[in-house]
Amino acid sequence: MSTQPTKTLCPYCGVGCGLEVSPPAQPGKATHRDSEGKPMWKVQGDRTHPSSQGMVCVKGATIAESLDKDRLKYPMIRASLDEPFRRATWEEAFTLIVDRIKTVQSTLGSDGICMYGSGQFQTEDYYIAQKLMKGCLGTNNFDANSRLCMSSAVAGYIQSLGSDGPPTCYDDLEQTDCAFLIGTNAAECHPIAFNRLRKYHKKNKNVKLIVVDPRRTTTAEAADLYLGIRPGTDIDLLNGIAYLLMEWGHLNSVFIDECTSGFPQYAEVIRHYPPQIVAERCGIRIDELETAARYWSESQRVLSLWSMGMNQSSEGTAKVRSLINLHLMTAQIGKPGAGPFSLTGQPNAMGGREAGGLANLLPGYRLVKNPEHRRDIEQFWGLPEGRIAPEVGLTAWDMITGLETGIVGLLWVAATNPAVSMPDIERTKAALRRSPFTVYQDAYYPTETAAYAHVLLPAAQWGEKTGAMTNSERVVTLCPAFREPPGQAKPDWEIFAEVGCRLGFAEQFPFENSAQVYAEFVQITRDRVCDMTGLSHERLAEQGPTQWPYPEGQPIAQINKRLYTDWRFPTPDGRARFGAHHAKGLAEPPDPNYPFVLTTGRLYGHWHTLTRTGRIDKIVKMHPNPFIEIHPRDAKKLDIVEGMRIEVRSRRGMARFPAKVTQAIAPGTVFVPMHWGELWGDKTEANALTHPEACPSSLQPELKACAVQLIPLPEDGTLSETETIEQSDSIAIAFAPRSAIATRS
Ligand SMILES: Nc1nc2c(c(=O)[nH]1)N[C@H]1C(S)=C(S)[C@@H](COP(=O)(O)OP(=O)(O)OC[C@H]3O[C@@H](n4cnc5c(=O)[nH]c(N)nc54)[C@H](O)[C@@H]3O)O[C@H]1N2
Ligand SMILES: Nc1nc2c(c(=O)[nH]1)N[C@H]1C(S)=C(S)[C@@H](COP(=O)(O)OP(=O)(O)OC[C@H]3O[C@@H](n4cnc5c(=O)[nH]c(N)nc54)[C@H](O)[C@@H]3O)O[C@H]1N2
Ligand code: SF4
Ligand SMILES: [Mo]
Repeated sequence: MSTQPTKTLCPYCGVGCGLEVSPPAQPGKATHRDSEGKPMWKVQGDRTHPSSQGMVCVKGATIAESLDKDRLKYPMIRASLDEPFRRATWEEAFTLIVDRIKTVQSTLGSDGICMYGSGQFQTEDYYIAQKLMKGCLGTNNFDANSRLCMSSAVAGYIQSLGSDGPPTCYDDLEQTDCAFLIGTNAAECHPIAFNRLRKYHKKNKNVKLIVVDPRRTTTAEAADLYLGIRPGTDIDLLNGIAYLLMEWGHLNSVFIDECTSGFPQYAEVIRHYPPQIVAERCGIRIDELETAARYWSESQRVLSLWSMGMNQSSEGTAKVRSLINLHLMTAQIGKPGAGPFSLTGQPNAMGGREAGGLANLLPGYRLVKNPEHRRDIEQFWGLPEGRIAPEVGLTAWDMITGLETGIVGLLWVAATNPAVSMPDIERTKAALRRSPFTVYQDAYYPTETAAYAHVLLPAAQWGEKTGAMTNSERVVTLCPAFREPPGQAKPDWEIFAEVGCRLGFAEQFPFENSAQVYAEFVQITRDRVCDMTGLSHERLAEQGPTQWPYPEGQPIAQINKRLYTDWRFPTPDGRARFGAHHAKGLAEPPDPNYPFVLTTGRLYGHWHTLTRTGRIDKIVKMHPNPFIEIHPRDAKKLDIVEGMRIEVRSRRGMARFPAKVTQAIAPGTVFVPMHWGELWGDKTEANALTHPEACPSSLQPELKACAVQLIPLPEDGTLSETETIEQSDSIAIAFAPRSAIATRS
């Protein structure tokens, strides 16, 4: 399609690096080819992109190699999951879906219909999905994989600061005196943002870098102070730092008095976190804790960065709020080099939040529970008052349990692979098998979730549709189509809009292209924290990536890169709120039978469920297989040596991995990567082991910790059930029960 280089955004992580993509053949140049010799698009960093300044990591650099492999090209249909798919026309697929929606509406009501989407949608896809589900159908049952990812950050920001939205920007990485990284392996998962920090840190010897993670990750290697805390003890640590700041008098009382509320209740909580108790619970030394607090107290500007080690927790929102508390007590917010900064996982999870893409949200950073917000949106969409349901819709995990109980009659999954990425995967799969009707809209085939679909819809992916994406620092980049979608694949928003029209809502979906969709969407952000009424596809094409807030008429030179620089917050009284939270610990702590804590996460080269990176030679060579990390001390106790196959069991399931014996993991904790689903390995699913217990506030599941036992396998085969051993015989529990350590008031 395009014969010129196209400036766009990397479709992987939330760093949001700018890419320049050139066609395989260009006049006067040799044709660019992949490892098999096939012509391939050429990708390089875009030097003009403000967020990445020309840098890319291995994922961005190799993206083109996945574009033509194993693509889903045509709609496919089958009457039941036991039958093979047959190719169908779009007409047939649309007719079937619309009929089923009407049937479910007449039997279960609109709330029997669910859509599960993704931070890999473009903003236009997200927006049209909200209009269809929450507006036209009147059900809030739209949730996204961001429920498993950013929802604790969203809830934390809203509760503490009055609105969602990271208040910081990447320039802060190069202006801070102290970077506090907690629950984030940014070196592997947000490599280009981390590179900016690492370079600056190397050059400026007085700048401090603290990393808090039960694994000594590549990120931790760069730290001045590494705190290898026990999984789930973040709130203890954060409150312990607060205790010391209080004791040393390092508070900003003017800021606390004039710009915040709730400090007395918070002060009452933190007095229960003296250093000896905290150090013991976290499994660190008192002097390490004191050093962390000292770095906080001595630095003019403290920037904290976090991701899944905080969010994916049964107290995720409380963790986020406890971190924000430290910023509030020291006034480390709304100024260069300071503030709480959630590193967003997916390329457009931020755009999804702007468009209201979670079961509790409405477009423009609005809330389902707020009657005024519902009215705003109903009016804007030209729908009768009361159409938007007042209750929060089903979240990702509610959809799974809804299939179990029969309240879900139709599940529509798009741009996510829940048969790998959901917790408790055997239970998830059993629920998916019971689904009366599942539509699965993806770019690739096969993926694990396709096995549970009645209808497959081929989606145009990155580079094949034009739309906007917002990265972690609120920079919006236009991602233009530069090639034709394969076969009959269509952009997600077009599919949703077509179904809407066929259901009788043609008036709500008059769009001829995605620029028109975006033009409507930005209007709904007027006067909100995420005001981007000044943006349009044309404007983004002209002036390049642009950060919000960007109200209409905003001169680009006067963009304020940070939120809350006037220390006024979007709460009713204009004050930020302290959250007073005691640590609760893990939902499933280890016990004599399941004495290890399993944590899960990512590797530098791979992306999630391998649909793209599993098909890229260079990356497969980099990370050929999954493994389990175990500390030498634990390995010794269980007679485990490097490379030995280990069966890992939790209360829910089992998986097998070769052992990687390493000091990089805390004793008592083991780690497996999340990437390998059923199609890519035999019994290598991390989520066979995990549980769905979630944070009561954000409803984000605790994918970062569950209790497991480890059984070294005989070389020739597998264990029989009877060989299960009483783990308590062979290994002491590394975690003392909480009550043994201290009593709570
Ligand atoms: N290479 C690569 N990069 C990616 C992705 C990918 O698939 N591959 N995915 C993107 C997405 S969607 C996301 S959400 C991000 C995730 O980015 P990260 O959150 O950085 O990645 P994870 O490996 O999931 O987890 C981060 C760390 O949390 C630690 N952790 C576990 N439990 C605890 C705890 O109780 N407390 C603390 N403090 N830490 C804990 C783990 O040891 C791990 O090192 O990455 C994005 N970038
Ligand atoms: N144990 C464990 N589990 C986890 C996590 C963990 O740390 N540990 N992390 C959780 C987190 S943070 C996340 S974000 C999830 C990620 O989990 P998933 O969302 O399930 O992972 P992906 O492999 O990114 O799936 C995206 C799918 O969208 C398809 N796709 C790509 N572009 C498009 C498009 O434009 N349109 C459509 N329709 N499809 C497209 C891809 O082919 C792929 O199948 O996993 C969660 N699960
Ligand atoms: S850091 Fe993230 S956005 Fe940048 S190139 Fe790598 S995967 Fe893409
Ligand atoms: Mo994520």
